[in-house]
Amino acid sequence: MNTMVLTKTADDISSMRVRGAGRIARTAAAALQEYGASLDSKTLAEFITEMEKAAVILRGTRPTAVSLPNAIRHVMRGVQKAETLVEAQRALHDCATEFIRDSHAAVDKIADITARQIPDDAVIMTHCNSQAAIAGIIRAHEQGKVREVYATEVRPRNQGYLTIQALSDAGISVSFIVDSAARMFMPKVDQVITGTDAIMSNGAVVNKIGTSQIALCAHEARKPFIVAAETYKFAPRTILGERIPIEWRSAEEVIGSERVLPANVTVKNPAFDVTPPAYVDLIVTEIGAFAPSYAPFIIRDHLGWNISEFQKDYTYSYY
Ligand code: RI2
Repeated sequence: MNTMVLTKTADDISSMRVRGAGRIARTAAAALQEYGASLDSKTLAEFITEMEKAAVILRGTRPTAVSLPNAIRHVMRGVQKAETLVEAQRALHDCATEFIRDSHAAVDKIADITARQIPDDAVIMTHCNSQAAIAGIIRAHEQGKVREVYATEVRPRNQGYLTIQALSDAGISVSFIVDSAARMFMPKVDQVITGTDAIMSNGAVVNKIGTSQIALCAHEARKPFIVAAETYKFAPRTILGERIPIEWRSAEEVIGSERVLPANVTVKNPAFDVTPPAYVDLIVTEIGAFAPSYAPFIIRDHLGWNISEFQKDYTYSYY
């Protein structure tokens, strides 16, 4: 039994050494696959019990990225339906392989569809470091359609440095700005394109803190706000009214470990915020581009969440 893969993966995700909703999901799927292959379970019940414990450990690492529980559910669904130990072991391996393969393919398809939304000679703003959003911008650049990208710094973890490196490596002209300068430069921008950590059934978008302010500025300036989102980022249980937990992270991320704050000063460090659907113009997925109002139909018709799904009881939380 290789519990090391579980503890290392859990630590990598919770510490953000592995970050980005898509990467988190693929990493968790691979860890479950590797852990399952290391188990020397003698019975099906024993195997399922160990795998569900592993799922709970990984699920608790980043509470907001819905891609994580959705990936775990995708990997585990075959295990729970298996009738023999060998069938469960094979289902785990195959479902994990399928999720990782389909996740990479989804980002590539989203790049194509996002690039189609980008006009010639476009100036784009993006926030945080989203593989899906950056893939679309780079795909449009390869088609000669991108003049410049405004990329934000993304306090406090500064994921913006990852974004400017990726865009620069692709040969794109980048203007690097602090988060609070977004409204000042919005008039120069044609579109805003971001990624997401979760999409609620009403089309609200959960993404890196600061996204909702940028969406508000885009709305004020009448600039399209586009979200690049693999369908495994839609949150089925928000149909039941469940809320997406917003992860709050440490004060040290904001002020460092040396600074001592004056008395009565508390650091508040939410890692995500929620952009209402009214400020989202388009959600680009691997199955097409939709208005936010279409979110419940993607959950029902593409992810297969009908009433009977919600009535099933799973031993680990998922959306
Ligand atoms: P992809 C990231 O969260 C950002 O919020 C980013 O927009 C989102 O995940 C989606 O990223 P964090 O892990 O899946 O940096 O598109 O906290 O790469």
